[in-house]
Amino acid sequence: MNVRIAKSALITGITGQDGAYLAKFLLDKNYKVYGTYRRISTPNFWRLQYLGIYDNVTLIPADLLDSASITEAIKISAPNEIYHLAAQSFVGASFEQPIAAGEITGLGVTRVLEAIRSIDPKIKFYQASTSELYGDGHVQSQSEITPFHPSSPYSAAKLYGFWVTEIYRQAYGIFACNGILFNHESPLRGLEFVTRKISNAVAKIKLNLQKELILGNLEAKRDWGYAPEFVEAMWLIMQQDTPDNFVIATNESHSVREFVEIAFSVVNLNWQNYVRVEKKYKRPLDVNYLQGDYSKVKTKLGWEPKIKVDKLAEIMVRADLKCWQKWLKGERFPWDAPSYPDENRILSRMLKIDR
Ligand code: NDP
Ligand code: GDR
Repeated sequence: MNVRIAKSALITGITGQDGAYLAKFLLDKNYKVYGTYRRISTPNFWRLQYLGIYDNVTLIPADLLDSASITEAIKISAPNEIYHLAAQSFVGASFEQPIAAGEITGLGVTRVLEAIRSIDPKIKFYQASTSELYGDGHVQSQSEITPFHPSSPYSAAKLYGFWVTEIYRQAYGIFACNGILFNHESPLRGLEFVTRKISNAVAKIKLNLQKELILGNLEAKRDWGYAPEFVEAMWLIMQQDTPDNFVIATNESHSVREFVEIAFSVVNLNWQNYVRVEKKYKRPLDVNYLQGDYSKVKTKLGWEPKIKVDKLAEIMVRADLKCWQKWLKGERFPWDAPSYPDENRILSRMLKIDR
């Protein structure tokens, strides 16, 4: 009898957007899924609950600042594959906490790779690299051969992570890959990121729960894809015979202004009646234009995105609308928005800069 042994995976950052979708994807592929989480004062498993998989994953406490906890997580789970998704991922916050960005988002990668090297160098490793590495490169579209030019403490830390992944591949023969993912969004996106900030506000404005939406740089352009599709690409990258780097994108670029317009049109409202720009939401240094080129992953792995920006904005607005409608009826369910602090109540270095 031919018994197929299921693979196992360890996901760092399983409580985040990608971690939750990837966990679901791997469970559907019959993986044994382990995930690391941080011990914080209030449990943060709402995304796993939202997707109905909380009971199907094994959780291990680990912090990227603590090498011993990472080593322990790898020993306990003994995975075939590690998807290193944990990071302080909000670019704006990396201007407020630049040292933490380096420690967590940069050095954290080496802590995981060192643990792999010493425990079992045969474990495959995926690094969550990013289109932010390119910065404002002034090229029409960015591929695996486009030079990097990071523009934030976050992307400088990710640049380090990118290269240390390359170095461990070359020096120790570890199957270490970089997925260079362009922005990908979903109803599980954190509320501080612009697409979800917009979809949540549109839903609340439609239901008379909010009056206006205050944003920063409306002209910034991003290549926005759909997170559940992007996690499939992560898995495909890890199934190759040889480790490599791949750009994952949609090959389209749209401005924040366009996203706003589409999102408001989903509920038949004119965005100009509700949106205001305030300087305080602009970053000290921003990336103004990103558009990926996913030719390599299409040719080599057969991956292509199906959801583009119009559909993405519609999915997100409809999901937030549904949640707020349930909330108005008194239903309580795993969801982040009601407990998220109003940005006006946050005083930070970022939000005080007057430029
Ligand atoms: P999220 O911000 O949603 O999730 C980040 C995860 O990292 C959370 O589980 C968070 O835990 C965890 N984390 C943060 N700090 C630490 C720490 N010190 N120790 C352990 N865990 C920590 O990000 P996404 O899911 O959107 O992104 C996943 C990865 O992909 C990130 O590395 C991000 O930088 C990268 N990326 C994302 C893109 C995107 O568009 N989404 C594009 C390109 C790259 P907690 O829940 O406790 O905060
Ligand atoms: P990004 O995502 O920085 O691209 O990083 P974000 O959604 O935060 O910003 C996108 C663009 O929108 C502009 N913007 C605003 N952004 C936020 N957050 N809030 C606002 O009010 C606002 N107004 C305008 C920003 O200036 C920016 O130009 C995301 C993260 O997931 C990273 O971890 C990941 O690496 C990259 O995507 C690819």
